[in-house]
Amino acid sequence: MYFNKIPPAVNFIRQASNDQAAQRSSELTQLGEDVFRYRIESSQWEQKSQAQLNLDCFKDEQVRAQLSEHPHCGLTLQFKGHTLLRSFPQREFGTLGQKWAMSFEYNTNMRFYGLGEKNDRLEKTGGIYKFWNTDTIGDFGTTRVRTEPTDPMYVSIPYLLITQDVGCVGILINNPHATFMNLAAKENIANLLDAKDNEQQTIHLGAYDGTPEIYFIVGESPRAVTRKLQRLCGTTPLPPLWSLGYQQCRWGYRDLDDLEALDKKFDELEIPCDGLWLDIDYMDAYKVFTVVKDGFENHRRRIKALQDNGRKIVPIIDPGVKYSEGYPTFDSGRENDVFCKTSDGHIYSGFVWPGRTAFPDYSQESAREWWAKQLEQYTTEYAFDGYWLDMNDPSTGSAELEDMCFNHAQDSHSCFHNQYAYGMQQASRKGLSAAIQQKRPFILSRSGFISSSRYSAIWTGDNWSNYFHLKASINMSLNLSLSGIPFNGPDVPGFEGDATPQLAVDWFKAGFLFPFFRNHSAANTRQQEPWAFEDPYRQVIIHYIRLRYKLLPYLYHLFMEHADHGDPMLRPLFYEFSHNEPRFDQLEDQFMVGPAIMQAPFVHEGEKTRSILLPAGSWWDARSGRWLAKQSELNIHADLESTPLFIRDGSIVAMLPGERKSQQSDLSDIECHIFISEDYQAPATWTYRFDNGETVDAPQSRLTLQFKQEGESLMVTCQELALENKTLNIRFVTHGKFNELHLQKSTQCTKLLQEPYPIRLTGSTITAQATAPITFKDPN
Ligand code: NBV
Repeated sequence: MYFNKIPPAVNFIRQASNDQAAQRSSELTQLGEDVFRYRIESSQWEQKSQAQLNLDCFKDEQVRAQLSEHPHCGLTLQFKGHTLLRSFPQREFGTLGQKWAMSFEYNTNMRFYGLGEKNDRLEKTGGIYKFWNTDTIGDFGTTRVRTEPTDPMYVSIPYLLITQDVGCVGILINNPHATFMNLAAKENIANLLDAKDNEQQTIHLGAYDGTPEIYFIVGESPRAVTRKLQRLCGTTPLPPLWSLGYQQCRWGYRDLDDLEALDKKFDELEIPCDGLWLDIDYMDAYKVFTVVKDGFENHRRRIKALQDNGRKIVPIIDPGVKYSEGYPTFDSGRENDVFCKTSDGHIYSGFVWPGRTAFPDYSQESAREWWAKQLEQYTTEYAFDGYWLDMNDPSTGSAELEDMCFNHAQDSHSCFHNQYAYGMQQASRKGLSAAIQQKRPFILSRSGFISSSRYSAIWTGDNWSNYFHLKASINMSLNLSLSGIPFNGPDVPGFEGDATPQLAVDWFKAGFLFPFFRNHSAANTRQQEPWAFEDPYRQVIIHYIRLRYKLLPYLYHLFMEHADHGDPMLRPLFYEFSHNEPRFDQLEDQFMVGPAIMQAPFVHEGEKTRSILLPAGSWWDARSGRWLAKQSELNIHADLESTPLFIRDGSIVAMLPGERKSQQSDLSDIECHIFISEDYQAPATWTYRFDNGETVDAPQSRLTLQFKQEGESLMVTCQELALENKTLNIRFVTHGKFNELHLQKSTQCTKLLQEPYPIRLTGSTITAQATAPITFKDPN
């Protein structure tokens, strides 16, 4: 497989999608709500995608878009009287052997986003991309990975979001084979030399094999399209609260002694930390579902003690099973015939950590069942809390991938390659769920495919402790978020290489509110735990970890909202504000965390000042604790303690009380921070939902308040209260000009005394006005 090359449009021979002689027929289905499926059936191709798409979740009504097919298979997509997309003449649909491709006209008003996990720019015009799950260091080598974007990456989501003034469209290719996209790049060397060339730029996309099955998702805005994409592919189920906390990992933590030492240190320094992670050395000779003999004595008692102190234990799991007779997992796998085969029908061998290795064939239901059972038994024995799935691209060391076949050697490697991790995620989640029963499962995976986020969070793989990767991590996480993989995040502050204290601080500041927040580092790099950095850097890092915990109710709420509506937690500015405002198109160092918080971290080495674009409206500056004067741009000086963080006018943000020094978090005891400026007109409504953060189907409690300004006072009306036999303690904190806050509970009106309240939301301590805690109780 060539990586940086894709088949150019000119080599495809134009075909009619409906051709009786060639036994080809196209099918255009309107799924409802401006979502369409276009498929070309032919005996030439097989559809083997296992992605779970909800085809009947859309309603027939609310149709404003039209997708029509012309005789030569050309497609035209109309939306509210405008053409959003049109096939490129003579290149509507073509084949090249087993490959197929379609081309669409490009116009300069178009902007391109999505594409899942890509570590280059935020906006992709002019790029050529391939989707083929890849172990980047293994295939590109460390020199390239350290400093350059590499394509393809671990996760394949062949999904393109095109925004234009007149509307937006998402194009999803549901195909497990390698797929590709050319987004208005010139196909030849002119691209590099800028030579004159009459080759017109197009949007050219296709696959190396497999049935053409493409979804077109139309909407007014990136939000409208993303929500529908999530409905189609499935949202991320509400994860356990602990998985949103800080996670401490390192290649080198090998046994319970290591974890106990970490546990002690986090307590001693009063740093909240939910997850303690184990890398490959915890296994006996790297054999999956084993542990090192000398590292887990009295494991039941000791793991329970860690868990009683609020820690969760997450070991790494690789798919490769050591090829060794007498090793029960291998013997059982062979007996149950679950391993991938070569085309001759022998067990395929690769060479990874344990040496010669067999690979479970997750394309088969029976192999997934087998894997789930192994993982369930293992979990029952060791009481691990979650799993970290690595090397599932799959990575096979020196062995060629194409010799690894699926489905008892009946399916070629490429037939399932991009879904290998997906099958592993499904099976692992099933096994874990069976073992932990009512608790919510948490799985983290390196590779993935369309729909993966139903089963697993994604971390963005082996990055480097440098500013290139710090910047790339923002673009990657934003585009993953637009592509149906919202629960994601990078290794902070970089996996390979040695983080300088300044880089570590910059990365913690930029990444502390990412959906997934894990400190991980490679063997033979410097230690990277917060205390490995000297003061004052250490204190700053600790502060941002504590601040994440303070904001946990807000973050958790975003996950709840995502599960219901599909909005990702991390959003480019154009998601929240207009996608027609060109200044946000390529903004790579500012992003929104939910609707209320805007971050603009310093992500360039040595940067002393930076400018920040302010969307219209008033913004509360967390550094100064003041409302900014209305302006469209702002210049800010860097300092060690703080980071540019702004709250949008009209926002109500739930936080945990005080400074968070431990991971013990109670979502029924919160602060309600009210950010309403003098200019804010509309009454703000706020709904706070919470549950026990732990069990599947936990009952949700709910409170809805309305805030209305009356002169110098803020009137608070309780509109809804359903507390599922719980109480809710809230201390109201105002960040505006109000002198009084009145809580109106039906007829009764309480005037609340105010007390000054110190908070630190970035580096500096500021004083806000607060009420004493108020207890809400269900009237019944
Ligand atoms: O298990 C070791 C590493 C792991 O720490 C890392 O996070 C993975 O992405 N793993 C890759 C295998 C070796 C990488 C060189």
